[in-house]
Amino acid sequence: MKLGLVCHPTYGGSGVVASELGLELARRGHEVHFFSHELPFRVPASHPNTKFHPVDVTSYPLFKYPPYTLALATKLEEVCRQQGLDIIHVHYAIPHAISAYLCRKLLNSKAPKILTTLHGTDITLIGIDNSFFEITRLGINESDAVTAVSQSLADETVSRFKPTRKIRIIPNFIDADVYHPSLKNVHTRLLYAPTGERLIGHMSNFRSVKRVHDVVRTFHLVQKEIPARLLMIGQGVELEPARHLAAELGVQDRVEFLGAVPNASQVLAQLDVFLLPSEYESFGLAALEAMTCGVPVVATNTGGIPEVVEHDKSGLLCAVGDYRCMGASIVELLRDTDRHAKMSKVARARAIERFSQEQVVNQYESLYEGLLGQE
Ligand code: GMT
Repeated sequence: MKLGLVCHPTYGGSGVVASELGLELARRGHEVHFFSHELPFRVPASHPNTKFHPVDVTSYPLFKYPPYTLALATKLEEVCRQQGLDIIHVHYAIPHAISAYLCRKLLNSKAPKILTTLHGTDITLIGIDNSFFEITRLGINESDAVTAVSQSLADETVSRFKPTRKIRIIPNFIDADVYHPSLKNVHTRLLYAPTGERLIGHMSNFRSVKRVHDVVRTFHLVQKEIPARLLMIGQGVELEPARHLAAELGVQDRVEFLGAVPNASQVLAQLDVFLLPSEYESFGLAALEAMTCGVPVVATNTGGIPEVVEHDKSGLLCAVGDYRCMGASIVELLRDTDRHAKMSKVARARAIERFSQEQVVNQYESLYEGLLGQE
C-alpha cells in the first residue's frame, strides 16, 4: 500500500505513535510518506520505504497567521497526484483532518481514503473550543474511518461531538524489544543516583494538562521519607515553573531536568517509579513506555489511564490533584520490595499482552485493507 502519514513533529505522543507506526509499516513493505512542517523527532532522515515531505508555508506580510492547513492540503494533493497514495492517515484531528478533506476535494475521483486517529486534546481541549468545534466535527464526519486511542477518548468524542462516523478503538502500542527492563544497569543508575537513592521519573511535554507541579509536590513528600531523586524528561512551558517550585520546596538539588532525551527507554528503565499526575490523559503513552521497561506507574485515575495502568496491578492510581495520595503510594511501594517486584513484572506483562506493536499495527493494516476494499 502507499500510505500518507500526517502528524505534529514536536515532542508528544501523537507524533511518536505516527512515527513508530510509519516505520513499522515501512518494515512490512508498505510505501510510507510522512507529512509535517519538520521531520518528526522519531523519524530518521533516511529509512527504507519512507519519504518525508516537508510542508513549507510561505510567509507574507498580510498573514499574521500563515495558513498551514492550506499548505498541507496542497502538499498532500501534489504527492497524491504524483505518487497515487491509497490512504491518508492523519494523527491528531486539528488541523490535519481538514487538510486531508481539502486534498480529497482537490483530487475528486482519484482521491485516497482518509483515516483520522484522535489522540486526546484534539477532542478534549482544542477541539471543543468554540473557534474549532464545528470544523473538528466536519473533519471527523468527512473521514472514511476514525479511530481513538482509548475507549475513554471514543466516549468523550461521541458525547461531545455526536459524530455521524463510528469511532473505532485502536490503542497505542509499544515495541517491547526497544523498551526493556534489561536496559537497567548499575552504571547508568549511578549517574542519576550517585549514592543509591531511589529514582522517581516523569516524562511529558510539560503542558498545563500534565500538572507538572504535582510531580514536584509529590516528590517533595517522597524524599522526606526515603532518599530519592527525581528525573524530569521532556520540555515545555511548565518546565520553568516546575524548576522554581522545586527551589521553593528546597529540593532543587535532588531534581534533574534532562530535556528531550533521544533514547527515553534508557532513562525510563533506570526508574523505580514513573509518575504521571495529569489532569486528563486520553491514554498516557509515556506510562506505557515505563511499564514496558518494568517500571510501576503512579498516576491519576483519569481519562484512558485506567485502561493502561490497572490499579494495584501494574501501578497505583489516585484522584487528580491528590499529590498526598501519590506521595504515600510511592513511599508504600518503595518500602515493599516484593510488591514492587511483582508490580514491575505485571506492568511489563500487561504492556506486551495488550499493547504490543505487532498486534496493534496488524489492526491498523486490517483497517487500511478494509477501507480499500470499500471501493
Ligand atoms: O493531546 C495532547 O496532549 C497531545 C498528544 C500528543 O501529541 O502528545 O497527546 C495525546 O496523545 C497521546 C498519544 O496518543 C496520548 O498518549 C496522550 O495521553 C494524549 N494526551 C492527552 O490526552 C492530554
